[in-house]
Amino acid sequence: MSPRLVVVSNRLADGRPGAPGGVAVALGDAFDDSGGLWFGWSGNIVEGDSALHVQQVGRLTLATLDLTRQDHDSYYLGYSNGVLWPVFHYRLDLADFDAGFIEGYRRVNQRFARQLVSLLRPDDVIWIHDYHLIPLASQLRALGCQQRIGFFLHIPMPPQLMLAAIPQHAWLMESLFSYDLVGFQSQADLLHFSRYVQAELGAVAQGEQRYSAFGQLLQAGVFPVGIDVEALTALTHGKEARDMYERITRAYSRRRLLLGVERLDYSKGLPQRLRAFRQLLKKHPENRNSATLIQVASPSREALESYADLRLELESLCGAINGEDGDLDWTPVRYIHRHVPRKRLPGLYRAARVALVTPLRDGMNLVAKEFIAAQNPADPGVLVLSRFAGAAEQLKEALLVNPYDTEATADSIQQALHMPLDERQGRHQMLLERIRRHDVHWWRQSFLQALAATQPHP
Ligand code: ADQ
Repeated sequence: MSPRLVVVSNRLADGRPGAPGGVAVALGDAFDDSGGLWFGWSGNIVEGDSALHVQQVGRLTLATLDLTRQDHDSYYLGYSNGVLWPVFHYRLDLADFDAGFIEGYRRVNQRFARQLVSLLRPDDVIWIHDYHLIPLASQLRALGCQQRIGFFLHIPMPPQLMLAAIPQHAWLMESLFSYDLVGFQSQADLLHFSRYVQAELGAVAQGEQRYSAFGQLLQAGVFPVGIDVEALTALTHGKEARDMYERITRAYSRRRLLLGVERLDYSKGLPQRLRAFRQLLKKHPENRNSATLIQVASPSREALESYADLRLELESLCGAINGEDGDLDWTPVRYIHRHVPRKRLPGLYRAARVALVTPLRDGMNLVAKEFIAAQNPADPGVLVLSRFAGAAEQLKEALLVNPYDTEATADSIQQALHMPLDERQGRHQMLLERIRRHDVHWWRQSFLQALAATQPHP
């Protein structure tokens, strides 16, 4: 019998309203056909400590913990999303290095470790996800765990000197050596990691993506996360998505639709995108009264000031574009600050002529892949993709742009809007092949195979 898979992530996909991040979507998809244990935060904030909640969903056991307000504020908002998220997305200017947060981050990781240990079996394989839980393996090892433990970083790995700005960077990165395997989204991330551990931690490269330091041997690798293409295609043909498609194509029958979908996050390049769209209208006025940008941005981490500021900036930019460029019968930007139900989303993707996926930095970006999967191959839309998304290493047939270059991005949007059918079909076919070959099941299997091939932890 193969070992039981134990997945640990900050959040679990639990069907609750609100925006699930990409990690929950990817893991939910990866778990579909296999049992195991999924452990993480329940999403609840409580007064005082709470017990572990365990429930069975088919072959999958879900085990969740609540967080106290204090833990939530320091571990989740403070350190994970106020320090690690901005620095890992190259935004040192937005990082709040308040020393108090690190204690909460350590404490919650310790608490996760203590609770998890009581659920583990000796032959489990443990797969820990993302920046919230970097030190979890070192806490588990301290409690005597000898199981194989892998870690996957869903967000980018920043360059050495940027990472070194985090006061606790050495502690954080040293703790990665408690894992047997560390996986990244892209070659660029692996390169940054490799430089960092050698230059800052004195690690020694031991052949193919293997590093030794602190008496440990760590295997690293690149495993670009994929989507469940079959499941998304099925959703696209489902009733909710078809209804959405019909509603949108009817409402915008005289327009060419551009679409942006994400969490409202400064890494996603939303103001830059709106400026590029505005430049398109200025430089290529034939798109006036025709091109309409639907921008869906779901609420995210609103307790953080940087997110609240972004929301205001975006609302003001949309207002300015609609007020100055719009007409009585044409609203250039439809901005919706909401989450679109997952079953309807593919209908929206399919109705769009162009998707604008233009983050300033992104680990992978699943929206780019979902858009491709939802297209009609006979009349597909065009993907405009930031070269700074991890997905750009794979999705070469998209129109790759530098989102900081407003002028060039506007030109690429123009090219996308007016691309002939045969070119659209050719590009889409290649892109679809790529996301099929490296789908979420491939991602899971290749990571777990690489983890199984590592030497057992001493
Ligand atoms: P995220 O930054 O959350 O994920 P992304 O990869 O784009 O971003 O995934 C977002 C997911 O949430 C997609 O499945 C999308 O459909 C859904 N979603 C986003 N906004 C939505 C909205 N307004 N309405 C409905 N659904 C919405 C992190 C990293 C990424 C990495 C993933 C997975 O930041 O780089 O790709 O993890 O590894």
